[in-house]
Amino acid sequence: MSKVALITGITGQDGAYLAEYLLKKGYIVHGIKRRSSLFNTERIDHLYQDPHTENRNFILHYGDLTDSMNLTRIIQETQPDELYNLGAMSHVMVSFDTAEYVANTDGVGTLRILEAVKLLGLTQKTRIYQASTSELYGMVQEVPQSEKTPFYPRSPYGVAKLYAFWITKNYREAHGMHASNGILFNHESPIRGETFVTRKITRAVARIALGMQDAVFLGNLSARRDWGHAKDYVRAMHLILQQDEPDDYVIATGVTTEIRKFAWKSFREIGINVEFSGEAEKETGKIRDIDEKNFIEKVGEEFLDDIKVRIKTNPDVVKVDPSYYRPSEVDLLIGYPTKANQKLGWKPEYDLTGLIKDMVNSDIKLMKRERYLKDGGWETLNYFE
Ligand code: NAP
Ligand code: G4F
Repeated sequence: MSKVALITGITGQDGAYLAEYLLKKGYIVHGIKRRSSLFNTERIDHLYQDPHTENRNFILHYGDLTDSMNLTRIIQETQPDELYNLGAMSHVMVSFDTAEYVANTDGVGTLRILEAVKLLGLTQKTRIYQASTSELYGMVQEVPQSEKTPFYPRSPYGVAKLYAFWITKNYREAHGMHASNGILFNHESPIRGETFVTRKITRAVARIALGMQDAVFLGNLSARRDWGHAKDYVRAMHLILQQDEPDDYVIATGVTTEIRKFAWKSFREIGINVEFSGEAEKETGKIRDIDEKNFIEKVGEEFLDDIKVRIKTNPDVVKVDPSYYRPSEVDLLIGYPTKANQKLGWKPEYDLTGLIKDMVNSDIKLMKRERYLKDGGWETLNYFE
């Protein structure tokens, strides 16, 4: 018989990849989505099945992590074997402005899920994955960070997730639940939200190459992150719930990179060489030269002349805007994923170069579509199909 999974945050980056992964494995997948005034299901539209489909294996439910009764009812109706709690307000900077909401959703929301499973008598049936985060390490107490490194969160998001981490561990110890934390370091993809720094950069690289934008404004260019591909990380989530015993695992690549270097590599992917100079707010990234063959191959010959003119007049493509600086920053994250490597047999398939290639190339396609739709109307759409 097919296993049943319930995913909160199904409309997000990880929810979409995880749903696709579990469906391929033969699961029946239920997802909780929030009601929104516009469609918010773009990442999972390719999985949608209308309610009249026979033997439907992908089913969406309206819900919210702030609504206990709604969560309890959905868990009762779906009786999941595996519950992945991925729903959260996941933007660190935004959490400084919405701290109470984040405590409620990301922190107490996790408690609501655990308590519902306990109340419904599902503690022996339902295994729970909690989307924990490297933001718990914040002002890092050790380099690299492992499951044994003490936590020191630096944002309302990090603090809310700290509560979620400990309440998950507590329900495991107090009530014998199969509840595990995946302490995931940053993971990105072509469907990453546009305001996280990686996607903001790869999207801007595409728009600058296509003449749709002059420059990208960023905050702290010196912060370092351990970036992996979301496709690799959802495999780890699944593996964590397949273990006989619940536990907590660091999921990371073990490599850390500055934001500045991520930007440099992203431009480089399409043949644009950028050089950084200046300090703090005065720092800029300027186009130094272009590898024309690479640019033509990745972007298209028709866009080359424009960018060549630009280099002569205004070569600044990266600028600093201090309004993106965080009230308290996490300067360095680098994970030590040996436990996951050894116990789960998990290894990432993508390295940073592969991740950037995937993101930049996808954004070039998307932005071309946007540009042509804006300029030329519907008939040009075929050009991309
Ligand atoms: P994401 O793209 O921002 O997706 C978050 C999901 O949560 C969306 O589906 C969102 O719905 C939903 N959500 C937000 N508020 C909710 C609420 N009140 N009730 C129910 N659902 C709500 O995040 P992600 O990158 O996929 O990350 C998935 C999880 O892993 C999150 O918990 C995040 O904090 C955690 N995490 C992420 C990373 C990373 O690098 N990506 C690393 C460590 C941990 P809408 O679509 O309606 O907004
Ligand atoms: O891309 P970010 O916004 O991701 P951040 O803050 O590391 O959080 C992400 O990863 C966490 C795991 O460690 C998740 F738990 C969390 O949900 C989220 O997915 O920022 C990365 C770094 C920061 O140091 C930030 O200060 O990039 C720096 N940065 C520089 N300029 C910027 C910008 N960040 C954003 N979002 N936008 C900028 O313009």
